[in-house]
Amino acid sequence: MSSKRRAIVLPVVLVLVGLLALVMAGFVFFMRAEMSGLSARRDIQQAHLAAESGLQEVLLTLREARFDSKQWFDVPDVFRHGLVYSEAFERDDDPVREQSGSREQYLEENDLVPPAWRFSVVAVSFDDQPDMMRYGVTPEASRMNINGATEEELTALVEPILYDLGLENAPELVACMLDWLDEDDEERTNGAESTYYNTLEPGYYAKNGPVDTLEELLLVKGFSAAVLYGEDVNRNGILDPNEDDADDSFPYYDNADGILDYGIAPFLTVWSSEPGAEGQNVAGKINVNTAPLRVLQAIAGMTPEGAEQIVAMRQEMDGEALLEPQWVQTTGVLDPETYEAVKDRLTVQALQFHVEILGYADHVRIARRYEWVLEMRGPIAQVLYHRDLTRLGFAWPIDEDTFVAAEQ
Ligand SMILES: [Ca+2]
Ligand SMILES: [Ca+2]
Ligand SMILES: [Ca+2]
Ligand SMILES: [Ca+2]
Repeated sequence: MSSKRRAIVLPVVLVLVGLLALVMAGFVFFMRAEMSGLSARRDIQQAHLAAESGLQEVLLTLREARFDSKQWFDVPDVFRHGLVYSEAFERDDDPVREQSGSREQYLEENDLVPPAWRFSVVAVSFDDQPDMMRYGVTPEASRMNINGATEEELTALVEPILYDLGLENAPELVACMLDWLDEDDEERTNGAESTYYNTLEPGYYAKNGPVDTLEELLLVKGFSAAVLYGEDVNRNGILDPNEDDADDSFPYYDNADGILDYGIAPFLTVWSSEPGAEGQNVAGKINVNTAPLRVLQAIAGMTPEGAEQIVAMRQEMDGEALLEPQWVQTTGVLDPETYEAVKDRLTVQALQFHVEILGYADHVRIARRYEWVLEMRGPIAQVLYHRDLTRLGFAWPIDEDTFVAAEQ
């Protein structure tokens, strides 16, 4: 080989080696991305399964003690940081439970925490201190059934909520909602029926009957996400900083008054029903042991003081004593006339449950958030509704006992 040709071969080989190295680097980069994508997908799936495990824990509890609200309404011992699986410890020696129940502290004190998957069953705590939460499930009968309540009850519940949100047209919004629900096509004052909805692009008809979901109300004239969810856009019952800074950040309509103003959705349901005397289902009785104050106060014939005393008294009583709705009379919180007026609207039964569960881990920052509506038919649970809420954010301050957004 002449020295001239050799001089050409070397650079060619070098260029080839360089190109090969580039291809290899590209391949390695691609494989790494693929692997981390895979492990992220695996983690997401694990978080999902952790939440599903939480659902099984809920079902177990409901099968055993469906009517005893003390077993499932607010039970942090069972429903907070529930351990699904860890390579390093069992449920009985879970360091988070052993060390004063603070997961935050446990994570801070240990640089390398072993893989551990957990769930929390979370719920809004309406009548507690502001910005508190609950670990448990909620009977749908805690809420007012929009398809089962009277127009007077719906007005008594919804109008004050809308005024609190600063909506001056609250009566008009209520009129439109009632027109949407009532059978006829006659507009009440400031209401809206199909003649109005037909003029929209695209046009549609008023429902003129029971709604299937609360979100359906977004079709009602004047209704928006603000009406349904109020300032609580991440739906955790807690005033988050962005929910109290007016138009600095989404939501842009909050009034920055330091108080969480709810929308109407947390107080309404389409799911509650129980078997009546004649065998057919009765929609919309209200669970006197779990309904928030606002809902109790809206029951036709209820007095404001009576509702307040029910809320105060039921916290003092044990689960056994709450199993008959007559307790509101026998303990004297309602006088006989008030009791007579409201007794047909009250129940202690709980058949449909709203369940919200977070699935997450100690060792990776991945979490999923889901909601279910379950109906318990004896020991059998039927899922009526299921939704992935992960896009609303993790939201719940599960690593703190209390959470005061104003101090953030
Ligand atoms: Ca109508
Ligand atoms: Ca919130
Ligand atoms: Ca805001
Ligand atoms: Ca507010």
